[in-house]
Amino acid sequence: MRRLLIVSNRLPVTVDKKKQRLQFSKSSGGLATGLDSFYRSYDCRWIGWPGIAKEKLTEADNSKMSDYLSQNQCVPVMLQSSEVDHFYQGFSNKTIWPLFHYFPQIVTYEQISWKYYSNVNRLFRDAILKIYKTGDLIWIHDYHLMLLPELIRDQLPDASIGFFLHIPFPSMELFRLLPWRKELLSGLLGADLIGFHTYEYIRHFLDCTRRLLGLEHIFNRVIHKCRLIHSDVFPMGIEYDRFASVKSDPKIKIEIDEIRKNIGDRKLILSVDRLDYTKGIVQRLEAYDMFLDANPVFREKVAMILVEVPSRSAVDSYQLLKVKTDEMIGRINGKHGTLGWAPILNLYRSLPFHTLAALYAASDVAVITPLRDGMNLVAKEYVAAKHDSEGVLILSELTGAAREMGEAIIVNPNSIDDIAAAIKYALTMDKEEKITRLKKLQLRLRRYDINKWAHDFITKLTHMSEVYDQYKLNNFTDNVYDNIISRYRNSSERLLLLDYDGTLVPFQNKPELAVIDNEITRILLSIQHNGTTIAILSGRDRHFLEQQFRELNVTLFAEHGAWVKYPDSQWHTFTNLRNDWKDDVRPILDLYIDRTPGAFLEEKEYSLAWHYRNADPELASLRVLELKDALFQMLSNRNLAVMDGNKVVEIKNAGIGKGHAAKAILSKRKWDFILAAGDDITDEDLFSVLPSDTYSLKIGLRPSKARFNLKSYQVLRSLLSDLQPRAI
Ligand code: GDG
Repeated sequence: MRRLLIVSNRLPVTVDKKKQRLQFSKSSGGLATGLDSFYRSYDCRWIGWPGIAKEKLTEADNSKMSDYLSQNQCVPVMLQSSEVDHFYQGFSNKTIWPLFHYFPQIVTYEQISWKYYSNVNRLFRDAILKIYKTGDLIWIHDYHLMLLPELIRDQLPDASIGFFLHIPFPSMELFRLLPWRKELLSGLLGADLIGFHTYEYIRHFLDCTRRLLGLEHIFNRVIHKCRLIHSDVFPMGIEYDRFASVKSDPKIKIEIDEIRKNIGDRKLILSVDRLDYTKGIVQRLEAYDMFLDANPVFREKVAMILVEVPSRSAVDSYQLLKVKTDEMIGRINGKHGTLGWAPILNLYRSLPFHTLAALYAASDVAVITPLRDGMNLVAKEYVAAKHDSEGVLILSELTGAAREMGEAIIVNPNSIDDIAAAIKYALTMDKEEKITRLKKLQLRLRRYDINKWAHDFITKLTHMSEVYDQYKLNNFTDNVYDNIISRYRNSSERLLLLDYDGTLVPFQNKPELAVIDNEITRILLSIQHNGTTIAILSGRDRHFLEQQFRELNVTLFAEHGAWVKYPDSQWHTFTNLRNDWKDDVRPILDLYIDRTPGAFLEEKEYSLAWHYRNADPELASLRVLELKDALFQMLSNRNLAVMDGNKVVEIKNAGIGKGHAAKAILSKRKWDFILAAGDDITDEDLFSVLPSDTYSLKIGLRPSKARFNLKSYQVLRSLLSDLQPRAI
């Protein structure tokens, strides 16, 4: 079994120092507790911050802490208070957290916090690099460490890296507000597998990578820096059995009895959250107030226990929220309460597990109405704790949990009326309905518990590296590379068929900037001097190609083979080619240029090309469909073809293509070595006419008729360079 390195901001163990003595306790929170049993069952190391500032520890403390942590398979990343301030309270909790939860009005954008965020991510990288062994799986958690996958990838190109985001991924409209948006995306794309709680978050993420980085996605996969990155949904579960069996724990049973005794025969409504503005506590209290106003018969017949778990209290917006909820609780209790009854009992503290479990088991209704929540585990825990009793869950539609928990009463958390009506409905729901709803929910939660969630993620991550390995194995291995070179050296009639853009030179935003460079010219010259025939097959016009290859004496096929120029001869074309259609087609293309900012027209002698590389990808993909539709109708009875290229739609004479062009040169001689390379859809035409022993090379990791995929044009360059005659 491969070793697993779990990386999260906090370790599952918290270190504290009181009266000069170190104390160790279990960290609270879903991830730490949930993965507890999972990580003990694996050969695991957990890397994270132990919760105490570096400067508070003496040397003796450090050594004691290290011993304790290493016994618990934990590796500390030590942070100074200034780092905690800027990285954790600052960038993580004042920038990413509010933005990703759709609170742009309270987001701060501070360069200094960003610097700290980047630096702390580097500290995490260094800690990982220190213990990493080949074959380890690395699983990084959450928004504090979004740069980490790429930072590790830069140092360990072959590592298996997974990332899971526990909070929502916001829509492009929100995400684009971040000045560091590209860096964060690129950071995440260092991973092989990126997990989210829901499809909606994946959709937002892929939309952002597409619009901000120009990366297309197919089946939730993108290719970035020559690597395949997969995104998938893993809705986080809970320790189902632990919550389902709460009633059999005597300690919890006593607490349940105690709670019920204090509440009497009143119905108990439970609300549990970290005190966080995303959790919708203010709206929930307003709804409860409205419910009491509208339903006087329930006065003294219900009680709400409002658990507010202190959280991030050093951040201003959290302090303000505390003041606000205190004021509301006082007002509601003052307005509706009687001498013997307070409508709200407020607990502002973190509760031990058995008290929380007892509250779940004892309450009749749970109201969980966040304004946004990545998942929300409390909702799941409540349902599990109702294993053998009744209860009703009211759940916000803006939580990830709502996607899987349709049998709850689903409400819009911004609608006070909705929540108030749901409270009434829940309190009056008949037993049968309650049980039917609960059973369905429980079945699902039991099946997909936290262990299954973690195993699924790890299995997929392991599988990803296998998929990637296969890619490399079936394709361009070192062996193939060496074979090409040795066969080349042992042949005498050698032919190279090479595409230009994306194959010999990289793409540029403007086609005229993609000019040939000295390095490739020198390599091709030396190959040519060695007696090898070189043909360039490009969609470019003949003047451009002639200019680029003026120092070489190669065969040039321009406009996908509409024109050909053999060495030492003139350009010629097929006599039946026509271009009198261009005046009819040009206005349509112009119309679509006006309607698609960034698109532009390239006019060649026998074709017209509509480029959309610089247009908004979403809009462009829509326009491409519309444009092709319009063109097909117009060109139906002309001898013209519409061809898809790399971010370009081209209209040309039918029958012209790189395959047709290649045949002309293939038949000229009996070649004993042929190598063909291209990156584009138009090169597929070429690959399909080649003899089977040709080394056909597709640049990029896309499906192709070529025999081998090369990661990038640079790999081809180094191969061509190695084909040069060796210096004696
Ligand atoms: C983030 C995302 C996502 C709470 N109070 C006490 C206590 N808890 C435990 C609960 C639960 C966990 O903490 C809270 O998890 P949530 O999911 O409800 O919310 P966040 O803390 O905001 O978590 C969230 C989650 O990550 C996982 O991906 O679902 O959307 O925001 O397990 O039981 N535990 C104890 N005492 C408390 O007072 N013992």
